[in-house]
Amino acid sequence: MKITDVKIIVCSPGRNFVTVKIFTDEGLTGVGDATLNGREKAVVAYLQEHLAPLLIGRDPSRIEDIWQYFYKGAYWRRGPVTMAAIAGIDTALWDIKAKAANMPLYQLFGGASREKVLCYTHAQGTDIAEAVEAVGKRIEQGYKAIRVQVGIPGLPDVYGTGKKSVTNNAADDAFPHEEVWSTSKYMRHIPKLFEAVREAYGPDIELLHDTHHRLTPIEAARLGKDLEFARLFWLEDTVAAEHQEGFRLIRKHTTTPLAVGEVFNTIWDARLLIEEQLIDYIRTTTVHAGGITALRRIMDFASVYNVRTACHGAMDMSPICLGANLHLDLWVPNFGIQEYSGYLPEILDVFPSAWSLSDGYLHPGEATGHGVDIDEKLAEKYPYQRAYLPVNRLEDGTLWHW
Ligand code: GCO
Ligand code: MG
Repeated sequence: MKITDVKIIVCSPGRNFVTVKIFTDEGLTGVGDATLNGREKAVVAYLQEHLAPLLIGRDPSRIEDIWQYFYKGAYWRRGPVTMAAIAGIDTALWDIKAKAANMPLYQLFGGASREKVLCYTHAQGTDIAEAVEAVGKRIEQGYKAIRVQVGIPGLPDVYGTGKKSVTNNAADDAFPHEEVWSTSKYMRHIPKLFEAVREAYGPDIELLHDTHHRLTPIEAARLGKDLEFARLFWLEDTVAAEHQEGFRLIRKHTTTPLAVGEVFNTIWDARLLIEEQLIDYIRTTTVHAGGITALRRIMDFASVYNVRTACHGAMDMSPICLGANLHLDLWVPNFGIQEYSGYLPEILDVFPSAWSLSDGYLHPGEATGHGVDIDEKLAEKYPYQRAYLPVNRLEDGTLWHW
């Protein structure tokens, strides 16, 4: 089999997506997600100018060699743009390989280790009452695990807590939205949120919380301790994780489980965290960690150290990325949980998917390949729109982590 063409499809059915579609001389095609929220066009250029031309004429079954060729061959390794571009190609190639084998992708990894994939979804409110009500709705919908976020008194808006968070990259103007942050206001308020949620719904429902990299290690240690009563499933992205050693301090002080890694793009970003068991869940996902080939390696490495998997699955990971993740989730022995924030209906129309959700669990389905496609005609109706994630500033104007 030979690769005959590579298309890079950009569409915006409510938010921007970059999709790689690979064509072969035997008529089989495969698709992969290459979306990098807020920097989409950089990945498009990387793919179009540098990678796609080098694929023509290659044997699509040589996935490992193609991955190494683009990773090692470039000399310039790692980085979100490079790794999202490689991921788009790698995912499309695995799709082709599984279609050629006439099997759902998880069979190629070694088959299913479980019947279904536990997921967590999001509930948020501008205040505690609203957030508690939102959790109740998610429980009614059958979810077993829920990430809860809330607005903070004294801060006008906080990412992931209001209506904006449904399509959180849809900027109304040409500039990113600017939010205001105060760690002390936040730290005082969050324990009250989880007191209220536990009081309303009891101990059984799994609860998660995302701090979005905004704390220092000692602040994270304090928050972890303050939340121990709530027995969270995890506390996510407490600190900016470039300084991996910072987690040693957090770990010394709290038994609240820790999750990190949605912005990591290689195994190297998580090596120390995993080796020293400074985290409980690794959040790397197919599209941002270099595709299935690379994510599988991270998952296996994590299994040696009792770290469980928890692929990032917000709405800016296209349904193709979710589909690919779900095949890994169904197989991976050290599976933890899969994030699922749901999709706008128009996104699901553009990406017909074999995966399904039932009673708080996902399943990748039994279609051959990874089971997700793109309707190119429909995608054309939703042209790219420049959009940014917000930025975050302290009350005095200092630009802050988020
Ligand atoms: C999550 C994330 C998202 C990200 C978004 C960035 O845990 O789901 O933190 O909300 O911010 O995916 O593009
Ligand atoms: Mg997160």
